[in-house]
Amino acid sequence: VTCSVTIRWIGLGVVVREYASLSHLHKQYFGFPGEILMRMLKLVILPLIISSMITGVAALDSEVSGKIGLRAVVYYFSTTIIAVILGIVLVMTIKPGVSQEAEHIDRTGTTPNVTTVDTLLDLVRNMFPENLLQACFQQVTVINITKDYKIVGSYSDGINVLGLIVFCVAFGLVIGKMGERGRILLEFFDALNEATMRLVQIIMCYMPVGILFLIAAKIIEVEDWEIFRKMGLYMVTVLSGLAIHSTICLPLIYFAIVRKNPYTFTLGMAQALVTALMISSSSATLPVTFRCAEENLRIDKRITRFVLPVGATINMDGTALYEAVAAIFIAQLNDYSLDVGQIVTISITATVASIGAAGVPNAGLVTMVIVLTAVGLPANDVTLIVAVDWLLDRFRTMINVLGDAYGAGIVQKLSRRELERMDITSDVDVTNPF
Ligand code: DAS
Repeated sequence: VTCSVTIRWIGLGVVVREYASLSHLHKQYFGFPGEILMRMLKLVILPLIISSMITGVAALDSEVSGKIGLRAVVYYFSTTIIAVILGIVLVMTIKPGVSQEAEHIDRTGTTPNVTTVDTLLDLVRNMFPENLLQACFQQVTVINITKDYKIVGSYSDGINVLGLIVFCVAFGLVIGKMGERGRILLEFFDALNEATMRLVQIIMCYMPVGILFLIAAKIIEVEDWEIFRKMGLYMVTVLSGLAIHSTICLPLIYFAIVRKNPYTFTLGMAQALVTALMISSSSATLPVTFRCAEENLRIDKRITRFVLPVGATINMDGTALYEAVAAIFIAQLNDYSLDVGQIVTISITATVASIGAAGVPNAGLVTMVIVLTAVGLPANDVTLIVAVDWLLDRFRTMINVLGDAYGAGIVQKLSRRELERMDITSDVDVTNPF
């Protein structure tokens, strides 16, 4: 099915290319419908970050008063950061977006071949260059928000994303503790989040049309077909990152804490993973995730009721890894050398963008624009990754669901005492939420 769909897309693209060349349509006119899609996605960045970050942080704040919630949040952030670092190491090693001649120059030593280890050591040494702190704590107001901001060594003509994120996290924490008045504010941001997600759904209805024209415009521009080699390498980079994270990183963390066979755990989630692969939506897979976790793996319902729904919303290891890889791939395509601060920015914004992504198809593609804007990369190059997003989305959704399930197993293990205390003190009839 995958091959036939891919062949159909390429065939369609070639037909469109022939039509364009025959009809002498100017490239930019061809790209126009695609450009509309990109601009619509950029339009929702601001409300998406503000509403998802503020409601997410404020809600977590009220939810994590219990130790169970806090353990879940620590697990979410740790595994997401591990996924992002894994993605960055892989994309800096495989270098899918670097042209072969550039690779050749690196090998002949005429240009300093910065190895991955050098980059990572640099990362640690320059963790907080002054302009990263400046970008994070620079004044963010609606008026200035569209001005040029110096973001970590590069100029973006867009939003000071890092500054906005820092503001939203602080603001969310504050209103989470404001009692009744904070609740009123939170309702406003919840409504803003709902309205924004409905807008995103409308944009996604237009997405197939925009994608077709974006790809067609890209195919028309293609001089050398090397781009397909790069695309293939990009897919290999994302898929290998997802495979390593799901078969090594997550199982290792699970075994280290729970001391049980992690692969038996994964087998118990098989039905949910296949469902996620088929429908590309963590939220829509939730009923199956609940059933696998509670019936196959016997995880306590008091754990699954919090960890799984919140995890499906904000714990997206696959999406975070994908967004970090895609951003650096686009930088490589444009021979854009990212400095250490920008790589740190990509790590932070990829993590935040995965939190802001909803558990619906192509959500990671929508929030990808946040990462690209943060480091001033041309968002139009999203075109290339759009063409294969329908396939990569399935696999990253599968890893998102697996990460949530592992989280439930780990939090249950760490919360044994709280659960035993609840059993003694309460006769709560824990019924399945579905
Ligand atoms: N499809 C999203 C999900 O349901 C993931 C993504 O778009 O990155 O988890």
